[in-house]
Amino acid sequence: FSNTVGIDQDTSYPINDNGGFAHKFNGIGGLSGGGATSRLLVNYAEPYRSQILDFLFKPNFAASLHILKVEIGGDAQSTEGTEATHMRSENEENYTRGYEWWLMKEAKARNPDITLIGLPWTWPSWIGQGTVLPYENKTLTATYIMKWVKGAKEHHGLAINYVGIWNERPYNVEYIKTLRKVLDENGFSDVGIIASDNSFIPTSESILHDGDLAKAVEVIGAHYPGTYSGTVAQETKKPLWASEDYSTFNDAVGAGCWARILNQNYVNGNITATIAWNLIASYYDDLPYKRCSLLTANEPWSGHYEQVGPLWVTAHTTQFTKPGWYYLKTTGHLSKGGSYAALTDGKGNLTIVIETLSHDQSICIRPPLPSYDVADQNVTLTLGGSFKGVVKVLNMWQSQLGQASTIDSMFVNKGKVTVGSEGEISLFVPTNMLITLSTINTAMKGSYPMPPASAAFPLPYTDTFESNGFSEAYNFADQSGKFETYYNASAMDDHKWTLRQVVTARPVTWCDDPDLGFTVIGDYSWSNVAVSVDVKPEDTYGVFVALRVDKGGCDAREASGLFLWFMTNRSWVLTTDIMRENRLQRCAIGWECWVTEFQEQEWNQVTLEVSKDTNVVAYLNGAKILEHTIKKEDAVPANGFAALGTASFGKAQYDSFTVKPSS
Ligand code: 147
Repeated sequence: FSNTVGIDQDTSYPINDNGGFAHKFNGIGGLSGGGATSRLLVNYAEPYRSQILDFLFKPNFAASLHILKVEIGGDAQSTEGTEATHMRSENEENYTRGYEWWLMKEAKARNPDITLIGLPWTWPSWIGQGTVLPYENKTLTATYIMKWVKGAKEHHGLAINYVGIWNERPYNVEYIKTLRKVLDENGFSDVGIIASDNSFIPTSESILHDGDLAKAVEVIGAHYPGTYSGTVAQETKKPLWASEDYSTFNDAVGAGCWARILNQNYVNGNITATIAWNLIASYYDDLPYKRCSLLTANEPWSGHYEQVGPLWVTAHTTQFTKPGWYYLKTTGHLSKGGSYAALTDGKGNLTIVIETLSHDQSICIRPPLPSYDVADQNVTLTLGGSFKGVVKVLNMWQSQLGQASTIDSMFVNKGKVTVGSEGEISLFVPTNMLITLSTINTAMKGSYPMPPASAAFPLPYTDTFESNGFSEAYNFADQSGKFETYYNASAMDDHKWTLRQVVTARPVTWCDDPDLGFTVIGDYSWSNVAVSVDVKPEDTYGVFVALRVDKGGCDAREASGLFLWFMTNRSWVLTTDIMRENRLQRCAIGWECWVTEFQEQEWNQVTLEVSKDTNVVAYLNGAKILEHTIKKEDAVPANGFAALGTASFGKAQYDSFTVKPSS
């Protein structure tokens, strides 16, 4: 504690509980979903998978999150991919799909007090009742959400704390009231409603003008509020949450963004909970919003994962507080820039978090950050009220953020600070510093031995789709529709376990999903590879195999690559786009090019290979069906993912998938 400067203070700041507390603190969290952000995490081998989960959820270890928010899947695209619904029709329920149940159980096992939240981005087709909105039949939709809550309880022993409305899409006041009623009628009156996961206005106005709505909504959740909530939201007296925030690449600036907003969301906006999009970068780097996460773990094949700054920034608040603590009224800005927040459990514990993040080292993805200045400064805190004379020492933890930051320079225990006889604590606080002072003695900078080194996606790669304990196959990242491992009980051949696209009608979407099934896998740098797969269309218009696929996420409709399609009318076509508009070659039954038949309802073996950068060749059931030399004007991407898909919504199966370097 050598940085103390006893004289020449810049300013002093009172820290006390005189006149009571301010707002209840509701916690810091991470968001799995919105969507498919945790996709690759489940594939990690032990001990790495458990280590990663410890870094996120284990109390007194690292991020030690207070809140886990997950997507309620709707079988449609929600940013990094699609997540499975629990009801594919009004009469179908399944609580074993996807990985969010598993993730919530892993989080609960580590922290039984963690707050659980569910929010839909997309909805299965039947929820739309012929429309593109979920509000046509409000009881139907509310029952669908209630069943997710009930399924969590009955099938997984998970008590969901909150559900939301529809991510960043219009809310419907009658629907919110119906949801409240349906939850209450089914024994879930303790499940709170967060509305409306978009902006504070107009949700807050609706609540102020409608007493029944005010009763139905427990929390107002807004996204990317830029640390301000406004007077209308505060007039509602509701807890105000940044129910989605951050979304910034997890380098030093991302860590700075997270440090600044965690403090200033409260200091400027009286926002009492902040949830990071997203929890963990377990999606391929070449999908949108690369590594906007609290931890990076997107190489299950190697076991490699990376601690990042935002993980340790989180610890500065989470390890020294709990939901249910209170913010003191004495929080604010430092005279030379930065902010301080102070919290208490009301039982004598005190936590003070100070940040001095500079503008350029704390820019978030959104909203724009107005310019401001920060300088090195001396800070004197003066403990008063019930803390005076009682709190005599505080533990000090510090993170050097900004350009000079390293993982080693973060969350460093600086020992104990002695409080002066007048309650004073004096510190020199340089720019881009994050400091916690707390009576809490349990904090730890948790660690594990270095994980394995980073490695490229392994080749050759094969999957015959035997169950891996989850509904989805290893490493496939669905971008439209839903691909699940499937057991053909009656199959007499070696196609008992297969991969099956199961979405049969266009969902109520959040993005502009293409009207077909589409899943990507592998290494975006692949140029010269061969993919082979057995395919069997069921009630779909056709199937495709693709290489060099350049896009996923909400841009999936714009994906280019080399797409080889087999239609159930026994035509095939090679296109450079997923919309099947740019055709390189095609053939139909009876044409001269036609050499072998594609068997609908039966298994067909397809191979598509690119070699020497431009040579394309394809085989159907062992017979060569096409050769093509890629020309510049074909505008085929130079590299990209491998992919499988269907030509329309509808079922199709795949088996014996192999990718290898081309010969
Ligand atoms: C959010 C979504 O809710 C997340 O699923 C994820 O897509 C995240 C990525 O940053 O973004 O949606 C937003 C998209 C755009 C804006 C705000 C939120 N925007 O442009 O203000």
